[in-house]
Amino acid sequence: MTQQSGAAESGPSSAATLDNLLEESRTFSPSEEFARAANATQALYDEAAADREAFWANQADRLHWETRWSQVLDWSDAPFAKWFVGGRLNVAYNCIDRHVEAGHGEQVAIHWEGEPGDTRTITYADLQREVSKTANALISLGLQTGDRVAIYLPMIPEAVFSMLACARLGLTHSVVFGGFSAEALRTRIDDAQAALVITSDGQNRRGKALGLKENVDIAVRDADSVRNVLVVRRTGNDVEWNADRDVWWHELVDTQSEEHTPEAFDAEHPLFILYTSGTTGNPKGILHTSGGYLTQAAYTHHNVFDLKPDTDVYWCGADVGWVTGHSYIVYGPLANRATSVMYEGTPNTPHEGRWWEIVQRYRVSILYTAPTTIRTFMKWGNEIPARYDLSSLRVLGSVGEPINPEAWMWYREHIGSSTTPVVDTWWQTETGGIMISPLPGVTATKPGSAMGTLPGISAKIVDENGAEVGWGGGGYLVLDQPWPGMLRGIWGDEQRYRDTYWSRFSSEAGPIYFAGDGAKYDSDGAIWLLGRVDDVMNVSGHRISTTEVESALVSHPSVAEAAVVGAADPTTGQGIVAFVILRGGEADDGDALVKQLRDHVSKEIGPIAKPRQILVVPELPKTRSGKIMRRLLRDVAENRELGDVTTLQDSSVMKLISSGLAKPT
Ligand code: 6R9
Repeated sequence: MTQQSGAAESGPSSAATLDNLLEESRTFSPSEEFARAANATQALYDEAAADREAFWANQADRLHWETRWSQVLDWSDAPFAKWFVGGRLNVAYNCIDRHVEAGHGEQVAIHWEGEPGDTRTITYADLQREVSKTANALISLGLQTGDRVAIYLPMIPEAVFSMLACARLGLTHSVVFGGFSAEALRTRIDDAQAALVITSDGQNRRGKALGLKENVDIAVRDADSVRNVLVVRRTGNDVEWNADRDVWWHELVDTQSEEHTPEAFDAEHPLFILYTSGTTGNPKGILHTSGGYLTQAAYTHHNVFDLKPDTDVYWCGADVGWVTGHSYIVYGPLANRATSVMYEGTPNTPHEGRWWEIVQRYRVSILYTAPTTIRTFMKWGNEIPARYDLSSLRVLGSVGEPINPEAWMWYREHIGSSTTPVVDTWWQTETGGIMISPLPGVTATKPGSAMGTLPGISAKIVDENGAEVGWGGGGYLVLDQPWPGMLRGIWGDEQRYRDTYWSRFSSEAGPIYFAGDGAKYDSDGAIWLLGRVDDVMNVSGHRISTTEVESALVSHPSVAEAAVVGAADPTTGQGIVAFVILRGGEADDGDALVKQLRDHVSKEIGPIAKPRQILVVPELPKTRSGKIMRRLLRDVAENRELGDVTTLQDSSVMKLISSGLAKPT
């Protein structure tokens, strides 16, 4: 496979590898028609392989630089990188103004759809006006370059306006999920010492107007850093008002001038902080800067999604509160002058076809979502998407968790009319942009594999000692070369940055970034992600990935979704405990089905992977970004009191699961 810059030599796998349990032999080559018109070509890989820095310099030319850089990369203070040294640019200008100046002011930037059915069409010229007004409002509140702004909003256009207004003024935003608690918000406000919080009176979720500002009221009580709270009216909920501190968006922003001239900032000016949970302690404030981050967001968005700005309608179903929303709802698509869809609500409000109705209405051509959402759609049944015209779709993307082959196939078949390329994209909050993914039109894909590193990116799979494993082998995923979108540190904690990411492995050639994910090469050198390293179980000395057992379970016709954890076991070290949701309409027929499922896993993977226990549950605990919180399931499996549930999308799920455990198998 020529497109894999990070691929290892073919050879025997090292001793300490993950067991290579699943075999996937289906391959989907790009159609000639797609390949002919694709943005990406094999030449991109060749160019990057020939000279990585020159390659990234070319990618940076996608942007408008007020001052050109003098050096592409300064890695002399590794692991602290500087990209495009000396370059100056304005991120918001790159996402808005330059498109208006080039005559695209009337092009739609965002087709926004609210959960109750209200809509807003925002052109690039509108965006310029709205962001300018917001920027002027932030100036009027006394904010200055370098100040931090916490954004705690639902998926409404003001969230985008706020982020871009910060970018325009050189303020550093910290977006906090609308689903997070007051306590989680407070921790993040304190850590970043935010001077302003932008929120709304409420948020629409599943047909209800839930409160939001009340969380802010609790969070900012005695928070010394916060001077003001700017409040968007969205739901009309009653809110408490502190006249010294609170300001209505429609009173302050709507009365501002529609003109604002952006100034250029250093390429390394902090653009945002985004908190992500660590295995221990407080969440980590991942810091991203401007020039390199935007370069990678724009480059990956253009090539991985094959975006054609004049004809495509692009929809990323994530929330702006996680990194996918930052890079692939806001910065990447807008830098590339995309026309996007943005949807406020949940996929089953008011009915389970809501997403497909939106695809049909706006003729969405590129869709990007998470495996958990795909599996939810599978559970609801094939007949739902079948009712809608999805023929506009031409590229489908997946992100956030390993996608099991079953879900990958379903996505392609039932959403992509068995023709669209599916791109499984691996990356992290820390990487800023996509790192491992097929390129549509170039890469032949295998269901469930993220295939290979993108041009310009270098990754390796290594064993316990940091030695690279061969094809067919598995181990830890590492990144052995710096990349433009990489995090520049953990806000306020240099040591934690070094310890968390750069201390596990090292090499003479330079520092090595440890991603925390397990991965393997198949016999062709394609990369398979196996989930977080702490999601690897050890059963009688065999290392089995939770993902592989989950994939096996989901390949059974009765199972819609599965989560697997390793629970302490006196004899085997760990025992495999599976939580499964059955497909729509299927009743739990008890022991017979559970036995069937255990045998099924045994047949698919091997007797060693046979779950010790299978529990049929109505729901699984997930974060808002769709990641299953296995930590909580482990608590259940090991009969412990539940740990922190504040980051759950719906904390009542745990009650449901615990109450259904009367009859373990
Ligand atoms: C973008 C995002 C990062 C972690 C990452 C990995 C998992 C993301 C994946 C994937 C397998 C993929 N992950 N994409 N695992 N295949 N395509 O999700 O960022 O929220 O920081 O999570 O998500 O475990 O380490 P973030």
